[in-house]
Amino acid sequence: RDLGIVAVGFSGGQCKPGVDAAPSALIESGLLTQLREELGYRLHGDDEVHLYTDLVPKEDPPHRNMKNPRAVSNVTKRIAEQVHSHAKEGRLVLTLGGDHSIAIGTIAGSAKAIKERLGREIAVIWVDAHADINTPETSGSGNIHGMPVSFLTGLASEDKEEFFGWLKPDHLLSVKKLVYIGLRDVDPGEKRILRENGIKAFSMHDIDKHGIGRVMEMALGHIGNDTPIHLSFDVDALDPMWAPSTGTPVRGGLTLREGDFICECVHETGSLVAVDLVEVNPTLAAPNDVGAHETVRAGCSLVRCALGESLL
Ligand code: DIR
Ligand code: MN
Ligand code: MN
Ligand code: MN
Repeated sequence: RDLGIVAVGFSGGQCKPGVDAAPSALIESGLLTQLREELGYRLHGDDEVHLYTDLVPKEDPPHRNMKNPRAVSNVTKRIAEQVHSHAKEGRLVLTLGGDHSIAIGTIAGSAKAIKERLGREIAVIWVDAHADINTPETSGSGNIHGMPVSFLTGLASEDKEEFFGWLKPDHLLSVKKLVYIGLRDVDPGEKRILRENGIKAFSMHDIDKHGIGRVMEMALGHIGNDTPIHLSFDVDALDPMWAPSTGTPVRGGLTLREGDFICECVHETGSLVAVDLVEVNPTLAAPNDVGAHETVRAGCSLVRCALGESLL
């Protein structure tokens, strides 16, 4: 099977440097070689990690409370084009981030390609400690990595090209086709948005209550059979015990096996069209670099599971 690779060293959706170093760290630890040699994928594109420095303006003052709005808009627009060009060829697309703002690009790109190629709407499984559905107005931080879902669902929008105005109806996702797994740190404004829009969300409480097996049955049941699935996996969904090197760790998260299991279940559907792995930050490893190594290792494991490693 053909796999498009997009390696995105971009950190402008939040304030901590270092998440831009993740794609190189994941690749240096052997991820792409494993996908090629052990899982048998034919890889396309990108041995190079894109830093998109040419798309980051010198002056980028806040707009509607968003930090680095032009940079994030420019970079995600380019990512959408890259993902779209792979997906329109029928390739599965793997994007290695970068902070979670890049999902504005990856999901826009796959939504458009799948609409054009199959005439179908995609579903998104968003695995994260956070809901990332703040609008610029509800956000307390102004960090765009806390807002991608609001732009992708049209709950937030802008006409101006330089502030995500390039997002057109074909790029968008229906709130009915969105499912969250792993939530445990959701802002009050986000809770209201989830409630008012009837968005399906499985929190850590739901996982404790039903078990991850039942939660995956319910999550996939909500999406329905045979719907193309984009999996967007924020490594902070995992408990910091497994993935400490990330910008906003929250205790009480998924075990590595629960994370891998989610990815395996999505793979088993046969409907996976794209995977994002985001928010690995190998530079946040104090007091030693064991944490960084472990986080990179966990990230690689999640990706391999999503791509079928566990099949016997
Ligand atoms: C918070 C944190 N909800 C915000 N979001 C994070 O800044 O909007 N997302 N950390 O990954
Ligand atoms: Mn390239
Ligand atoms: Mn996230
Ligand atoms: Mn998160």
